[in-house]
Amino acid sequence: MTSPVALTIAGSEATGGAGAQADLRTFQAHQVFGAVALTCIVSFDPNADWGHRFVPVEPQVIADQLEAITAAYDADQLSVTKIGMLGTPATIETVAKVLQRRPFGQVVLDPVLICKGQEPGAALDTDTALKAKVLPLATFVTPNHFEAESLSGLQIRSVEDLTEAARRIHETSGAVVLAKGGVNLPGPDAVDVFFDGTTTETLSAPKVGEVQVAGAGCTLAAAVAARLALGDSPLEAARAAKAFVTAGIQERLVSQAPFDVVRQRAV
Ligand code: PXL
Repeated sequence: MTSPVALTIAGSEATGGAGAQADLRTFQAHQVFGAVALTCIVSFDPNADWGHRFVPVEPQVIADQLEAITAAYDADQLSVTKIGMLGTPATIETVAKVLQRRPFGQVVLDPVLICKGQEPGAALDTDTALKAKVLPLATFVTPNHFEAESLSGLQIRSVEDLTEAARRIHETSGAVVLAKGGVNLPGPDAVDVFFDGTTTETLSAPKVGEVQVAGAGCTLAAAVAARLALGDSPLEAARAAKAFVTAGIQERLVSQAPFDVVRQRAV
């Protein structure tokens, strides 16, 4: 029996809040079978303000994982790939090369530039490589407020700004854009803007508090990927993913780390 397989190319975040762990739980919640190519291992350091200890996976080992996955599932069965944290220019190079080698169908890119709590600009060479090499291969991109500013070059202070940023990112990448305002825009609602080149849709849900939760971005992009794998259109997938992540934030898991964690429940 064949069923859709979704692939995530992402990092491990040991506590399970973000990264590949959140992606796999999200795929499973949608009854979509998940495969993982692990790019890096992040272990927060509880003795150093929960800073990120980051270990990249060897490029050859990333290529090996992708070789195994693409040999096991053909492009019809594995038609949706989600990309999360890549972490280094060498990883970006490796992943971009593999993506160019065969049809990968729909590629949902969560353009993780920095993680919550990290300093902006910590890894400029990585950000530059991501924009140059992976963004052009994406068919759907889910930037958060910070990433949307970086990718569009705009300052984003309102939903109108976010909409303009989504349009610019679409123009430069050709991808469907779901730009996320989250708690970074003022007002009672968490607003995201969908733009696919013709349709602009504002997706809105009441904010659940004013503090970010871990794993929301990973979960949203993974839910988009799962819905696409099940046959949704990009707009249907965006709407369903927004509802999924909003429910997950409402049911958050309490953590001793600085951020509570999105929970993924079966849909
Ligand atoms: O939330 C972004 C993110 C993605 N992937 C991994 C992470 C983080 C943030 O900590 O560790 C592996």
